[in-house]
Amino acid sequence: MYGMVTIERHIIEQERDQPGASGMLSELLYDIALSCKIIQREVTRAGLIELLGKTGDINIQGETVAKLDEYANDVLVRTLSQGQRVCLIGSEEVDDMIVPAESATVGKYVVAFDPLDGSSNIDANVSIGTIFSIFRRRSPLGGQPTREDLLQPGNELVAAGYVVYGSSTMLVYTTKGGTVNGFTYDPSVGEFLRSHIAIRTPDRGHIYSVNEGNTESWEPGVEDFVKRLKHADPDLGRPYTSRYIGSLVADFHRNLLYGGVFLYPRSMSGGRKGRGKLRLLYEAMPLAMVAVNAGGAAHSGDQPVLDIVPTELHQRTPLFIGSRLDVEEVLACMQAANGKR
Ligand code: AFP
Repeated sequence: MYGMVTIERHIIEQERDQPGASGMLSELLYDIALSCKIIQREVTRAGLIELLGKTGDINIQGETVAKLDEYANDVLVRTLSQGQRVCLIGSEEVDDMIVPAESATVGKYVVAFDPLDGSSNIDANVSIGTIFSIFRRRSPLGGQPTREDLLQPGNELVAAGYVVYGSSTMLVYTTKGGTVNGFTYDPSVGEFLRSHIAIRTPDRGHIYSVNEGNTESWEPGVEDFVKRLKHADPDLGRPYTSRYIGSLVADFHRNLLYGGVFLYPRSMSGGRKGRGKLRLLYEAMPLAMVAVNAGGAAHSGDQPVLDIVPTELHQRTPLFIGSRLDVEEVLACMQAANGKR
């Protein structure tokens, strides 16, 4: 049974603990929560109001845009633009950065988001989500924002989180140096109510999540790691269980609560040769902040995800994220394989 702490009250309580806070970040978080309430309403009605299917457009990632993606993107851009708190927006659905005319000179924050992650699952009613990153503006107030405001490393994030639209809708977020808290949407009162306080992820999990169809193109060491997980070892709780939805936010959320590791390695062949698939600013970085603040880890194979300084808006990265000891083990396997080459 949940206490009756709404997300709004939780945000205000957190703000009280920050002497000197202007309240703008709290208002911004609340704007994001409001946008996600609107998005979740459409997600649950999508089949009835003909929001399923494709718009026919192709987005910056070369993927066909689903109608709900476009809708979710519009809701977030509109809400954040009207709020006067954000000087710059980056969206996975939009080629270039968005400068909200209303608040470009006065907004103290920068937001990047994937409005609807896992969109290829929409038409089958599989869980999908919204993921967001919040940075403080770097350029001086009063002027126009710059690309550098958006191209900041994860260590500079002031807050990040996600909403999963699943059997229930849940918002999870964390702030710099803070705990990770979860709020379940109660449709009868129209509020996100605090349901998970100070989430900690187990040091070692028992689930692995990876698209095994790509095994032949994985970078060296990843297959060795997955083989280890399948090998019976009662002391380590092995064999692990395999779970892969194909919606990062849903796979990540389950592993965060139960313990486990999500892998999306660099591809060694095909069109993505030498690159990962997931987007740094909209997917990997915000989830890395949540994972780390919950006691887990997130790595690209080369460096901790939160240390990567983005050079492009739609930059992709390999991602190994989840329970700390599992992430450490996959990195050790990759290192050993590279040493052998
Ligand atoms: P879509 O938004 O196009 O469905 O992509 C989802 C995603 O970015 C991420 O949510 C999944 O974890 C990942 O791609 C799945 O990728 P594969 O289909 O290659 O396994």
